[in-house]
Amino acid sequence: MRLSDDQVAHFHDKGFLFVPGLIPAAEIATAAAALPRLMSYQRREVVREKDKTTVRSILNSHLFDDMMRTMVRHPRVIEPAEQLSGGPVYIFQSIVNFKRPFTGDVWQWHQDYPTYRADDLMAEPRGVNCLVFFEDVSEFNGPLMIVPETHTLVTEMPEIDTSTTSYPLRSPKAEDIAAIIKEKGLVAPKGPAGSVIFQHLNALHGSGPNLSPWGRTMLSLTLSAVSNKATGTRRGWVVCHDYSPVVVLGEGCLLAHGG
Ligand SMILES: O=C(O)CCC(=O)C(=O)O
Repeated sequence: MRLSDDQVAHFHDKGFLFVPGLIPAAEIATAAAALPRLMSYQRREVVREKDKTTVRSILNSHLFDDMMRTMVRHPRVIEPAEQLSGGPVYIFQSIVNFKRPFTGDVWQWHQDYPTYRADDLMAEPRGVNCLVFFEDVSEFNGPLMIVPETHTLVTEMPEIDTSTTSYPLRSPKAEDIAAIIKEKGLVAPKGPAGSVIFQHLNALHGSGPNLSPWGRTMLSLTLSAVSNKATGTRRGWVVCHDYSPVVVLGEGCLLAHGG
């Protein structure tokens, strides 16, 4: 599936592109039926919220779950990502972020690339983070917020914050990003399950808590151009070290996966 020239230009100008309803409803519903199974895994890849019970995230489940193995090769995700990255891509990391009803916690403001550069030795921010909505996203359930035009922003390397949430993250100090947010504003793409945000690896983003009774499960699939290797040594269950190009599956590929 190819993006239009206008869509590609929007990504390069703004640092993100939102495509509502990109994956057909029947397909994403089939995939979402597997979410209870994903949450039931008892593995080190499962990150829980600070309450130590609620599932917050699952790292790289495409390596051990059949539905996810298909999801990360979906043509409506990979082909646009290849177009935006200028060629074939490899899977650097996948994280399913559940943001469960009432208990889903925040993601502090951050850019992904400073971590990839410092901790993973990724040469350049040449890739795309694909955020696939498994559930409808509204203003109520903690939508992802993006600061437009921050994909070229270079901030001081933030320290790792291990206290705000259960997931350690390099997050710039609020005073360092206040001016840029006031200047550029914020967007919070909302839409039905199956919608996809293509986000530049350096775009500043974050999300609030989920105080609603509706889950907000979203896949964060980080793809990098194959020529842009990340040769660091973060453990294999946190980031992947297989630089082979993603083999794209056919249209409707998710329909084969029941819950
Ligand atoms: O799920 C979210 O709200 C944030 C995810 C995120 O920040 C990321 O994948 O880098």
